Amino acid sequence: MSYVDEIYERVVKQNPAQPEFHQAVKEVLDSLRVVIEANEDVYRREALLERLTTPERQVLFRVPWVDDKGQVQVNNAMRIQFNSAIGPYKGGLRLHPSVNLGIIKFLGFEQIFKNSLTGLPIGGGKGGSDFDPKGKSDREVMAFCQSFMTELSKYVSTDTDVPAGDIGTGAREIGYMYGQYKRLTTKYEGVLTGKGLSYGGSLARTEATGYGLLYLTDEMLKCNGVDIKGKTVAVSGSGNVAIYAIEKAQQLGANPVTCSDSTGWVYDPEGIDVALLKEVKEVKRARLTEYAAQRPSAQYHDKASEGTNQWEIKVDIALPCATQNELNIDDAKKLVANGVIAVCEGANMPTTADATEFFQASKVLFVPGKAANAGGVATSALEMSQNSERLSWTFEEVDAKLKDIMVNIYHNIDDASKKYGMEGNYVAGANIAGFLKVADAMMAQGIV
Ligand code: NDP
Ligand code: 2IT
Repeated sequence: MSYVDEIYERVVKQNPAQPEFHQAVKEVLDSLRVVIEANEDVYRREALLERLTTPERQVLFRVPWVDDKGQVQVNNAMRIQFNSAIGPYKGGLRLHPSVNLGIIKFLGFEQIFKNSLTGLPIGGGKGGSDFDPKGKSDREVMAFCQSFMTELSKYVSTDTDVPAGDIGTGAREIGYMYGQYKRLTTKYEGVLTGKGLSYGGSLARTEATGYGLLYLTDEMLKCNGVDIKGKTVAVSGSGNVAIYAIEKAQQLGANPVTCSDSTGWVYDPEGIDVALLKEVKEVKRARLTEYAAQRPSAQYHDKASEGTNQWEIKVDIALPCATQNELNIDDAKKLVANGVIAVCEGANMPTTADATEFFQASKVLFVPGKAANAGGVATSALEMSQNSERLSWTFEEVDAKLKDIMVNIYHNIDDASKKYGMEGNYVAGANIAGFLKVADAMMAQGIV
């Protein structure tokens, strides 16, 4: 059996009931075959793939906190410190009731290659909890975040592990966590990114993932002879990534016509009103029904009663920006039948494996999340740099660096796909380019 197949079997056996982790490992290993086979003897002797697919450290802990009724609540939490070959662990914290070990391990594993692709010195990690911030008072969210950080603070620091936001973790949660870290350690240091601008955050970090997604999409389309101007775009999600993807798409002259949340989706043929969307989601923390109520051109669709989603709308570009496996083979068939040109992932692994293959077989330009959404973590690394030198850069400076990074990522994955004989396969290009740097650093550092 090939080394790649052996390792995949080993991962499935050693990590039972973690389907998302298996899926992420399979996608990466499958596209690394040509590289692994060329170096199989050395990699096998060094157990490189065994080490790459096994987290360096996994911290599992409970988070007790008191709700507004005086009842003690207990959540499960974790931080997976996956790989520090090229820098301190870096990656977000997800707060969502669906969080479990397999999901955080898939996210941590993806983060290794994504962070490598940014070209910046950051290793891969991810964390989170099954705590649901939705419907909680600010005091309850603070109580959770303080208790969470009381335990997490033992395992993180500016040079060890630097967490950030992800689903359910935005500026409010990062603020509460940062305050507690400072109180516990007496250190005013950049241990978290995505901080508020008044206490060490970077300009453009809020916008970075969505803007970065569009910078890469624009560059990829240009290099394939397509102008983004005038193209219609379907976006899913209505959180941090989706909002700023929609904003930048409009700035580039495209027309984003959909967004969604966990209960429904909106079709707004005149184009999403970003100011209204920000008001509904960032300020009021309300549902998309509120957006539709205030926007005459918008049609609201309830997911549960209709069984529909935004992928049935005829568009040129699809940008899934909500969560994993939200775009399946039936959705992919609809998008292709409607003539989609490009699919670029704003979320982490939003496209199922069979849908990804279908897009590639249908000659749709497909860029995986580890390349397309790397602008968020890249700008987090720029926030770390600013914190280290105790300076803040202007919005324009950070945005220009972000754009450069995204353009470079596109060319790196495109070059890698060509070099290994898989031109246009950006999944293989991203996995190979991300892997080579990490593998090289792991080999150089010996058996650790
Ligand atoms: P937010 O919490 O800001 O927004 C998430 C959005 O996705 C919301 O609209 C939410 O709807 C929807 N959503 C979340 N979970 C589900 C679900 N299980 N089913 C249906 N809808 C869901 O998160 P972000 O925008 O930060 O993250 C979105 C994606 O982008 C994630 O995959 C994340 O890992 C990835 N990402 C984020 C980065 C960042 O910098 N924030 C960087 C790179 C990737 P509702 O509010 O109803 O739950
Ligand atoms: O998935 C991701 O890359 C993020 N949630 C951002 C991580 C970070 O450290 O900014």
